[in-house]
Amino acid sequence: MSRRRFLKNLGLAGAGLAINPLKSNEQPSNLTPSIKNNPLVISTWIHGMEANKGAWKILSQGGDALDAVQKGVAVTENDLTNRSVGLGGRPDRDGRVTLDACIMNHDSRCGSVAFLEDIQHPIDVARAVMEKTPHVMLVGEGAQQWALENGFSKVDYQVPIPQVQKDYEEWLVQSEYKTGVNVENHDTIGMLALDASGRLAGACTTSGMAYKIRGRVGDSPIIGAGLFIDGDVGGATATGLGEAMIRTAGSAAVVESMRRGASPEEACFDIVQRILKKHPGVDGMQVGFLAINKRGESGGYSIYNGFNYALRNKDQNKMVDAKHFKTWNEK
Ligand code: SD4
Repeated sequence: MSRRRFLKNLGLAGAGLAINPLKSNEQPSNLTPSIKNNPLVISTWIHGMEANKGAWKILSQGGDALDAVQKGVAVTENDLTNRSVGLGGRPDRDGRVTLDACIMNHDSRCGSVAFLEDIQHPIDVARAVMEKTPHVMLVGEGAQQWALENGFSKVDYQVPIPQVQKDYEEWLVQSEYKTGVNVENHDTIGMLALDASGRLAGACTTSGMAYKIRGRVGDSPIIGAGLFIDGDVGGATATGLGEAMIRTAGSAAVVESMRRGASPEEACFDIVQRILKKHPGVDGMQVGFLAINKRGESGGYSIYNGFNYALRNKDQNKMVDAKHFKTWNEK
């Protein structure tokens, strides 16, 4: 496909956007060790630095990408000071903390849990669902029951934790319901890794939107929305207003753009642009995507400034600011 036709398909022709020349499509092959950039791990937001550290312990010793992303995001789930991931997260409108998570490997195997309560590591349950059941997704009471029957236990501390309970009680006074993920209210972790043998994997875990309607599930546990991996191509994950990712099958769309030749950044740009066009209601809301391809190239794009991600490989361990369409004061 010519570059011009490709840009036209992406809706970029004539937009005057500075994007990198496209790389030619490679023939799909299931296991192509990347040329120079692996192992590599990237993950959303500043807490991604600690999470990447957990993943790097595995990747740097030649370990598997799937183990790396599971252990990596578990670091963030363990951090009870995080208000958007794990049991330190903010509750729904009824005062219950409900967790969503999913995991996916190089060969398109995946597992997911949603609306799960009182279990410290939803990502571990997601992996167990993938490996021990013929299904992909378990939710709510059934997910908890299955987890308890399969070696997981409920935590022995009070959830919401006291500080979060206090904030919730203050919120109850006004009970202002904002279905928002804005600058003050986001930090789901999505992680993508490429290991030394060229295998890709991803994981995503969150407590979701603060003070959501009880039962609301966002994009994070939904394969294709909050996370998607195709070992022949690459992977993508998302953070921000989950409804926008679900409506566009956002992470799957990013991977499909890369399959057609887009770089990770171009593919993220494309989906964020599509979301802006189709969902004017996302104005004032943050949406950010991260992507990686099988050559170990990575990139991200968001609606607003402020979205950043942690990147770690053998040469670098740093935060990267994603490019964005708008700045917050332009809302
Ligand atoms: C959700 N996407 O539940 C999640 C929230 C989020 O950073 O990403 N916050 O919609």
